[in-house]
Amino acid sequence: MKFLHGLIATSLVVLTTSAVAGMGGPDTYGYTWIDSDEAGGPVYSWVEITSVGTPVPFASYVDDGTVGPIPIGFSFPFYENSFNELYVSSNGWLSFTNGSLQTYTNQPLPNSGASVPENMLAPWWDDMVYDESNANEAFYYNDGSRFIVEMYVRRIAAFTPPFYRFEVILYPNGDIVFQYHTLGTTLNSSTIGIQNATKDDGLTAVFNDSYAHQELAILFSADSDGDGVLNFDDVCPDTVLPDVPTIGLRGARFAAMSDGTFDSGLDQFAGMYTIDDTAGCSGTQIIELLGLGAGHTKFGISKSALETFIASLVD
Ligand SMILES: [Ca+2]
Ligand SMILES: [Ca+2]
Ligand SMILES: [Ca+2]
Ligand SMILES: [Ca+2]
Repeated sequence: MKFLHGLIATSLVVLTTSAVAGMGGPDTYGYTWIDSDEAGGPVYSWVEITSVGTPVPFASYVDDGTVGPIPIGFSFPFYENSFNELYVSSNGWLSFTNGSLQTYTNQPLPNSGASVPENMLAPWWDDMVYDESNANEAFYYNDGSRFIVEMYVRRIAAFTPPFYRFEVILYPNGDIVFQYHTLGTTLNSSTIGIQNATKDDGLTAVFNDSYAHQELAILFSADSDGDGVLNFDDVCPDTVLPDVPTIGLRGARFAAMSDGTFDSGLDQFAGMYTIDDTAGCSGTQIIELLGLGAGHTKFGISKSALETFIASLVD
């Protein structure tokens, strides 16, 4: 956490939840979710790993069972922590830490119930069954840029296809994508959501309601303002890019561009700093935070003010 957190902690991001349930949040930490039916949502793009993935080590028939740990292949940031491995339940959920619970009774999230796992991802939490006699399968794979778990399972006491083929994709920046390739006929009995380590923060995209459909993607992201800096590291919420100096960018002055780099009126300074260096703060926000004079707004934040701000950030 950077020192300025306390200063701006009161200006929380507030997004309106759509009447159409295709997006939601933020939760307390700052995760939001949005699906592929919404403008600005993720694009559904199924990643098939059945030919390249490693089998999730389920026995040939598992009604309520959890296996792991399975290596992610990188350090995945999730709420306040980071994880290198996870567990997979036959009941359509994953946990970064819990390999002992087997819970099939889906709940809305967050949920502090003793039977509900912490550090949970629930792509399709319901009473599912992994049954190889019904051609069920599950794989995991790190393709070098992301980690994927694919599951093909059936519901309890439902032996006739279509079954449920879905996947979880984890990105090193903390983004989580759930994708739905094939769904069975029961659509209103599952939970889709996430929850944190202390089971008091999380998101429910749907609980026991008809919502998901085939070829749907859902993105859970903790970069609520979309400036490329994860909330965990972002001192400034609600960043709007680009900065627009009201008169024009002068030499030895900076303005943040749409791609998160700071441009300058002098070529030799352009690209010298990025919004990562400013912990997710635009020039406009730094000017406001530091109470700088109007010249910065007119001509871009000065090089010395920008560098003073960066130097004041402590990890
Ligand atoms: Ca089950
Ligand atoms: Ca259920
Ligand atoms: Ca951000
Ligand atoms: Ca920001």
